[in-house]
Amino acid sequence: MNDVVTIGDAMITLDPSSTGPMRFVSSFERKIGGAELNFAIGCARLGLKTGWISRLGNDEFGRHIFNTVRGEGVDVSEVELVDGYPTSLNFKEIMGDGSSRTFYYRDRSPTTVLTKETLNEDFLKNTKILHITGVFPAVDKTKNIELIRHAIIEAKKHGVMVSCDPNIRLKLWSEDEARDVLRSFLPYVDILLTGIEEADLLFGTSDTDEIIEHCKQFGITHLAIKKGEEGSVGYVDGEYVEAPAVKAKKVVDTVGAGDGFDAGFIYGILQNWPLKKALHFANIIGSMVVSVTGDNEGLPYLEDVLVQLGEKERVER
Ligand code: KDG
Repeated sequence: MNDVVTIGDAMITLDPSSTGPMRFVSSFERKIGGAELNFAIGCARLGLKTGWISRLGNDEFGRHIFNTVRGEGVDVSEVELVDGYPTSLNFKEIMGDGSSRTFYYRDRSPTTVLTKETLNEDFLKNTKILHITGVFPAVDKTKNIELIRHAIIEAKKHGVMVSCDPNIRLKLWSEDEARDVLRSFLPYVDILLTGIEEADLLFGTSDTDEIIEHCKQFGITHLAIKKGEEGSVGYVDGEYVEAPAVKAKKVVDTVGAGDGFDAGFIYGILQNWPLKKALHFANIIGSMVVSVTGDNEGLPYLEDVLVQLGEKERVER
């Protein structure tokens, strides 16, 4: 049985070798990325039994992603390499302050061949948590939305908790599309892990009390709101907690920080930690991700976080 399973698209990420506008960048480093994939790697590094449902192109890039994810210890038994759909690409532009823009080449993502008929129901049922994000449904606004809707309904039927990070990518769909689709998922969601701007888009307010009220109406039992430099707040079982941000040593690349936060928070929930501890742990992971270039290279192993928490000593040399 897995602890957590996620369904998502992955891409070869081309990281610029210099900062500044992409039109002036002449070389890129080949890495990998994708919100759900980053989350899966983050969970696996923390020691959670993690499964990833996906499709990759039957090409060199697809093989590279598959082998890397398998090497991270993620269960890839529901990942297939398919003919006729090239593995997607994502070129990144990174500015001097660590902020970034992405340029997708993912119109014919191999994941568009995933259908509810190809979904292995046993894999879906045999997990404690199913994690979804707003990226995968936006990649194919008919098939993928239908697939996720089916998956979350099935998960709930079998007592699997559903967690959701809206991860709204306006390069993939409009605000209205994102709001309509994601709100239609919310009645099946138990754990909502959202950025404050995304909560505003979903609920029409950035007031924490009002967001909590909206979540209660949808039956969401666990809420974490990511507020960047202001840290995060959480609401679980009537308890409201604020957790200050953990300052990163140096911010070099902010992409993937939210996925790292999600992995940390889910880890905390699965350990039955108090909310404050889960939020702090998740904040630490977010801060570790932004200090390393790449969408998932900065995701820590459990031991790395324990060192940051002062719960474990590390002998440097
Ligand atoms: O959350 C980070 C991801 O979004 C990144 O790794 C790739 O832009 C990306 C996407 O759409 O998944």
